[in-house]
Amino acid sequence: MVALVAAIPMSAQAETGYDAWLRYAPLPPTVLTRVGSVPRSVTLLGDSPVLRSARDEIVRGLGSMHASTIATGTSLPRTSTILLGTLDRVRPVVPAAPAAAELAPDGFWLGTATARGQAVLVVAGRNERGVLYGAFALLQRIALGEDVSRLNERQEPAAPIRWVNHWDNLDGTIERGYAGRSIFFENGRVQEDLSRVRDYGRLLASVGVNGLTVNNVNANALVITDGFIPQLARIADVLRPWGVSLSVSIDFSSPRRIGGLDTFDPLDARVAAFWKDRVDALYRAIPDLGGIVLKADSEGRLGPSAYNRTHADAANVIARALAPHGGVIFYRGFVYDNLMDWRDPKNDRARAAYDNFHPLDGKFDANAVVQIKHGPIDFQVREPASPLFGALRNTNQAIELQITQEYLGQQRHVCFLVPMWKAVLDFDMQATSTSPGTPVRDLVSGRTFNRPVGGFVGVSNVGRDTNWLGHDLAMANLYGFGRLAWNPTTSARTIATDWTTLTFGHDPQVVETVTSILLDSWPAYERYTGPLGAGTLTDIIRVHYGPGIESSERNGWGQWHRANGQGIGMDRTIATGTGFTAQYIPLVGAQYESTASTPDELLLFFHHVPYTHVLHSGKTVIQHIYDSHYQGAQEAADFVKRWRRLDRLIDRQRYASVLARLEYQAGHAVVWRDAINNWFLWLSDIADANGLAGRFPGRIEAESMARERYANTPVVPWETASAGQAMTCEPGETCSARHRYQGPAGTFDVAVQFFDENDGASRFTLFTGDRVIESWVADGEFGSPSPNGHTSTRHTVRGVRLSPDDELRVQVTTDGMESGALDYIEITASP
Ligand code: GCW
Repeated sequence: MVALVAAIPMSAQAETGYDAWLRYAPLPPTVLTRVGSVPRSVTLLGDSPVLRSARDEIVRGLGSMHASTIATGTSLPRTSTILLGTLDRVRPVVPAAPAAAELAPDGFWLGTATARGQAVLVVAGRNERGVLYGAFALLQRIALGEDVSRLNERQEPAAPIRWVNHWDNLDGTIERGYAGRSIFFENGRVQEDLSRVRDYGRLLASVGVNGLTVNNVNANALVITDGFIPQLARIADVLRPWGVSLSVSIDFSSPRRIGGLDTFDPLDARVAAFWKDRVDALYRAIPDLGGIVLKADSEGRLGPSAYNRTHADAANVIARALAPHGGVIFYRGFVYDNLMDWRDPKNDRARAAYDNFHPLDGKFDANAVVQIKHGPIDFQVREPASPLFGALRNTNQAIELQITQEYLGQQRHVCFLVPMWKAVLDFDMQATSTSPGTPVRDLVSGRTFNRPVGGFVGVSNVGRDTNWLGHDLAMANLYGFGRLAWNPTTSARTIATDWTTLTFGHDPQVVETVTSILLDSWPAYERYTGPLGAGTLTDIIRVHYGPGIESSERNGWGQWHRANGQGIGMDRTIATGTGFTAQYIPLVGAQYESTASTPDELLLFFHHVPYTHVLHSGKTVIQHIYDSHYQGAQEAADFVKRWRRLDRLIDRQRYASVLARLEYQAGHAVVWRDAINNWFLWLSDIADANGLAGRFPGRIEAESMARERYANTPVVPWETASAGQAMTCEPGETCSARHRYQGPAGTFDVAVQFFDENDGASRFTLFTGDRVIESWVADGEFGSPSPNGHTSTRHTVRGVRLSPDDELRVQVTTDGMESGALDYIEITASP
């Protein structure tokens, strides 16, 4: 049977970002030539939902890229064709194909061959998922303009576990989600319309992700009740055709909360029976459930410590319920005491994961996996690799990477995370003396110690924003996670270039510019937030976004940088500190034990040093702090300039939305720069040798302007407002601040620094005399109702003509409870 399917003209659709890297834009003739001839028909051997997804994807992708129709069939036609099927089915027809046993599960073979006298392009999988991944791989090659006329290539994943986690709550909110509400839940239920979930499953499959945990690790016990399980099953049904298996996060106290027991002691037989009953119920509804994720004894979550039991006891009681079904339990290694005594210099949160889990090595069942965050603290801008990776030899492990940019700019800042992840994945833990090297990527995949299961977990938190993650460029992180989980040796540049080409097309200037912005973005973010390993220096108590340097000190959360008048850094050495360096294999630990051998970028993670300590770079620590903040903020400003050169080379919608975010980022980088530099100037009492920090020519503080109804307010923390103060306006009022310009006549940029709180949408207007120059609404959602480092926002009005004695006036009409707070204006020459 041959059916003709019309190609969907993707190019006619608006570029909203929804299609992400799967746009399948029609290929320009030069690219088509490079690709070579591709059959215009697909023959599918076998039939199943996953196989049909593979076939339909080729019809859709090829049809769109080649602007032609693709025929489909189920037996070899008399013309050349793309032959799709599992190796078992393909090999009798194409003897050149490898035997199934030669490939790992989910692996595939792409080859060109002859079958019954016809040229065939073969996409053959070790299993059905492998066929699907092969189909996506073929389409990606074509979309990238690679020659597919001669292929003979095997691909297999680095690890069996390539999962995403979602921190979605059943009410539709997402913990640490920055792109709208949940695509899965609303109002305590699974949503009726799951089309977003279906399309998300497709994106995941296209980069080889094979599992999805749907709810927050801070789990609601109700997810595994009889009333809820059928709803979960609906999600599983939608993901199944994409080879993505569902899993759930559970509450460890469920036996007591929903099971009618008076205990959740993992060694109590009634508790074991409860878990068996619930797991069996899950598998009845979702036969291919991936497993269960558990956060216990962490950040207020109940766990085995309530009964003096171990994490292994807790994991195993659930592992045993899962084992008959082939399910896996992921036990999170993110266990620490957030009530720790900060006065004790020996206390150290970084030690927690190892201290908790290393003694239990070998005590976990074969289907339990310890899921370890990539660094020992919590997704900071720079951390060393967690020593726990090298310490579990008889226990399965997986690395947890965070795609959602919780501490890294929350998708309002561009921050391409692949280079950061690779720094950890490539780090040699030297865990064995025999093998040449034991990079983290081989430890987590199970390769080093021959573990049966292991791999990669990415906390994704996509939301209902059309472009999934809020920032179009943030999608490079979701894509990059999948690419690395499949093959962690892929270079960051390759991933960035491929993603850019697929997302924005083949124009060389676009590819070069976007790729380089991506590659420069994490270093820039590190420079203007927290360099030298001191942590992100953000408000760690609540929002985790803007600067909040002291929030990490003098409390139990343990993210201390220990800055004082003389110096900064956490002493984690064996000799004089917390002894954290002893958690590494001695060769590795020795490197971190002395300042001489610790790399500059991690110096303050391992050592407390005076501000005058000289780095390997030859600079003092304090001068490095000042300089890096100026450099990083300048780089953020340059991203805007670089992006602007792509005007008209990218569709309007994505061009404009990325530009708006980059401009915002450049403004917020200045907030970071000034907050941190001012704070260290004050604390260290050491001037910036370059005379930049603390001096702001062209800046006019709101409190020094003539004002109507605006009132002075101290800002907390002080370093997040220029001169520690802002002007605020009462709700319902219109307030204004005026400045008489006295400089030379000319054209200037006027930056208005204001606070965009989340409890209203106030209107700001800039006037010269009575003339409105520009008006805008402060409707951002930066997680705070107060003037501070999260809400401080810069709006730059360009090309303002000014003559001496002109009056500049900022006026705000407040909305809701927002205070319309104003920090300063800054006048600079227009470039
Ligand atoms: O980084 C912290 C986050 C919490 C999160 C926790 C975890 C889901 O701030 O929001 O809780 O990590 O990973 O469990």
